[in-house]
Amino acid sequence: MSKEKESTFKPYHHPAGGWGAAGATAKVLMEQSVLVKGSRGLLAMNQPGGFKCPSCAFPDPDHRKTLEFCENGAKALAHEATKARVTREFFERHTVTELMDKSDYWLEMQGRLTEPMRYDAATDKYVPVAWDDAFALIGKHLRALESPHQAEFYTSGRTANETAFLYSIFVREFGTNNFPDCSNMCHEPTSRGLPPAIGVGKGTIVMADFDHAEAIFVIGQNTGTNSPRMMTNLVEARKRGVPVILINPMPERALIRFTEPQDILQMATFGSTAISSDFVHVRIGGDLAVFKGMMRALFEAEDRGEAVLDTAFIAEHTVGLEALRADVMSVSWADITRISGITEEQIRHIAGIYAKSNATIICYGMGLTQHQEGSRLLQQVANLLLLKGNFGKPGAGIAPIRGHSNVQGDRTVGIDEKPSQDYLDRVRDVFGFEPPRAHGHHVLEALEAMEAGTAKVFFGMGGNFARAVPDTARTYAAMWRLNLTVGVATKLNRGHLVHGKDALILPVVSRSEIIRTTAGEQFVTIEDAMANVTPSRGVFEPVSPDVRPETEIVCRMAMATLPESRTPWAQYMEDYTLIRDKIAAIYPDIYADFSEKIKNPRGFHLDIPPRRRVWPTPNGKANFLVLPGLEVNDVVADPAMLRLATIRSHDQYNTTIYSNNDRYRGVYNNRLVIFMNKQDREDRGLENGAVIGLETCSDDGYRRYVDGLTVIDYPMPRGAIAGYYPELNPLLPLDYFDEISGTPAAKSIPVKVVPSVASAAPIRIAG
Ligand SMILES: Nc1nc2c(c(=O)[nH]1)N[C@H]1C(S)=C(S)[C@@H](COP(=O)(O)OP(=O)(O)OC[C@H]3O[C@@H](n4cnc5c(=O)[nH]c(N)nc54)[C@H](O)[C@@H]3O)O[C@H]1N2
Ligand SMILES: Nc1nc2c(c(=O)[nH]1)N[C@H]1C(S)=C(S)[C@@H](COP(=O)(O)OP(=O)(O)OC[C@H]3O[C@@H](n4cnc5c(=O)[nH]c(N)nc54)[C@H](O)[C@@H]3O)O[C@H]1N2
Ligand SMILES: [Mo]
Repeated sequence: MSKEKESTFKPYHHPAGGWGAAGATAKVLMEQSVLVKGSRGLLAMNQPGGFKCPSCAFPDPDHRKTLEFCENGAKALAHEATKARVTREFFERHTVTELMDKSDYWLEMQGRLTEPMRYDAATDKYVPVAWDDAFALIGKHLRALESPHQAEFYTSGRTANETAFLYSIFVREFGTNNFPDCSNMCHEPTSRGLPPAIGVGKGTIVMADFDHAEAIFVIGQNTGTNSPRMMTNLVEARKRGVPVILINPMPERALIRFTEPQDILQMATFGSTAISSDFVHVRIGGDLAVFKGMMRALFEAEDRGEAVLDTAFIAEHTVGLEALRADVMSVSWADITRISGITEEQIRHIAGIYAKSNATIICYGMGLTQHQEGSRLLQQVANLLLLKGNFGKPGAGIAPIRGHSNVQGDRTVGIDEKPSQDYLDRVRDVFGFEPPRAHGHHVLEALEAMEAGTAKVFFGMGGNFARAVPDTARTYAAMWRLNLTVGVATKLNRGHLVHGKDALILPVVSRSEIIRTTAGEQFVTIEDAMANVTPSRGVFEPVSPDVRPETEIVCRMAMATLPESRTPWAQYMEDYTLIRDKIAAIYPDIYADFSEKIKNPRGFHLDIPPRRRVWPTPNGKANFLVLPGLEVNDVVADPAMLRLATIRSHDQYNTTIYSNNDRYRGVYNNRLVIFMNKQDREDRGLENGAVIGLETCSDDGYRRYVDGLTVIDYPMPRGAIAGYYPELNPLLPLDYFDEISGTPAAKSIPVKVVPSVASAAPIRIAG
């Protein structure tokens, strides 16, 4: 936290977006000293011939504007294009121990990494290393392992298709399926929960569906901050009179009222659009009860003789209706309202809107995935949609709003710790080596292996693993014992400081920069959250002559590790068309003629069978699946317990902190805040603005505690509190996760208020 600036809480009463967003865009470009360069970059962002925004995975519209970016995309670009540099002199000035004391914000603000560095234990500093020596060191460590399963190969979702594909091939040729992926902490419940229901683990809508929807639900997703370009779709829908139903424990500002920053008229007249027609102020983890209440209302209407279900669709395409009906009718309205915190009347009201709509889209984010039953909760979303045939018709479908810009693509091209045998056969046939058949590690299994000492090497293709994962103290301790840690990155982050005995930081060419090889300029491809594959070409000169394209790093690591390999790594490194041809060979169903199709600057759409009412499930049908009861998290008997959701502020990108402000929630110069219902605060004898500690309710022998947190009154449901990730990750236990997907339940941590022993600066509560 910046010491000079006073920490303040001042509720934001303006509509979100608008001049606030326009001002924030200009400010961040100036702060990073890139007003001219950044503005030039913004003109090329998400435009044909340009590069894909490095921020979120929301697709480009079908009808483009000359400017197609949002405030937070501009922040991501400004921080990538920044003038600030982390040089060898920087590392000479600071030991790693000193850097550990700096905040995540401070580390981010130091700027772009410029050359490869190697950890030197004698001085506790990172020192320059030649690229060849860096690869030789990786090769030496990997070849020295007793088993390839002692290495963990992490991917963060910014990695492009070409890189991710080659990386998945290299790791399998090396001999393991250990692919912990950021997706394991994110939309894995989508990838694992939806296939048994509808046959694909992806969303089923395309952009045009927003134009045909008759109702839109936005559940557990903070659109105005985390995928701001979707606000345009919501604004347009509202202008057409389409109901938008917000289900969230927080009244997220942008979803209540929004001014389009690119709508000149609205901006000039200070106009705005009311986004949500209905705000369902659900308890944390109360969504299952809301869904069951809605389904119950539908079944009851049907019993009264109203034709609300799509019975023809159900008969032709689905299995399991009767079991679902029995389950839904077995829960009482009393329990539904008690657990959701929502009145029967409001649930019946939104069920009525849903029943009337002939085409409904349900969008969701981390508020649904990050619970102990995240995967099965999503199956209930699918149930709700199936009851009215909301697949395979215009304006309808399920819309997981993905996070990282290529997190969906990475999965599609092979970053998968549980690959199918069929896929592995194709790898064998196309590449001529026998890939490992046993399942590998996801994030939590990788951490377990590190803690047990069986994992020895951690390779991070992007991201900030140490900071993004749960149980910070345990995680750091485990990672410090590794033999080698490697961070492939654009920016210095804490993950590079939580290092093994040997450690490397390998700096890369960023999304907005030009990739040049001996075969000329190369481009990469990205798959967005609606399965559109588009090319991405950087426009800036690379930040330094000593940064390398990520794809080159994979190829040279492969050559240094597998000298006998028959895979033509040296060729792939130069000509990315050769890589795309292999992607086409491994995935002929969706990627046939990839190199040809990608010549269209707008890219192409990957087939999603449920859009055609084809269900790639084992029985060839869409399946209603039952999740008994109303709870999605273990019930904790302790009456003092509060459910903590760890969320993002408006000024962060995951572990990257752009500033200590959260404009729409009214918080300035402080990230250590806890949003709490006034009554819950008073029950605990606390003042508004009191400094507290939080402790996790757990009985596994670990004490998990974060101190120096400031309580602020906020319209939260009773028993629900929220605070920022990653600062609160020490409270999230490693073994608190969704069994099906392995996703940590980061939105529902059971915690208790405990007295603070720290002396955090108090917050000023402004009127
Ligand atoms: N600017 C910016 N953009 C981003 C990111 C970023 O950090 N910054 N991160 C990217 C990534 S990787 C991802 S995955 C996405 C994340 O985007 P979101 O899914 O929006 O992520 P969060 O901010 O973690 O939380 C989402 C919402 O869940 C709500 N919530 C919490 N608990 C519950 C619950 O029990 N039920 C319901 N219904 N809601 C609940 C919270 O109040 C919050 O509004 O955004 C991506 N885009
Ligand atoms: N408690 C809690 N924990 C969570 C979450 C939560 O809501 N609550 N959310 C989870 C989610 S949804 C996610 S996706 C994960 C995120 O986990 P990660 O994806 O691991 O984390 P990021 O913060 O996105 O990674 C940021 C780093 O990526 C590097 N980077 C940026 N651009 C590039 C690039 O172009 N190439 C390369 N090689 N590196 C680059 C920079 O060095 C930067 O410091 O966190 C998860 N953890
Ligand atoms: Mo994510």
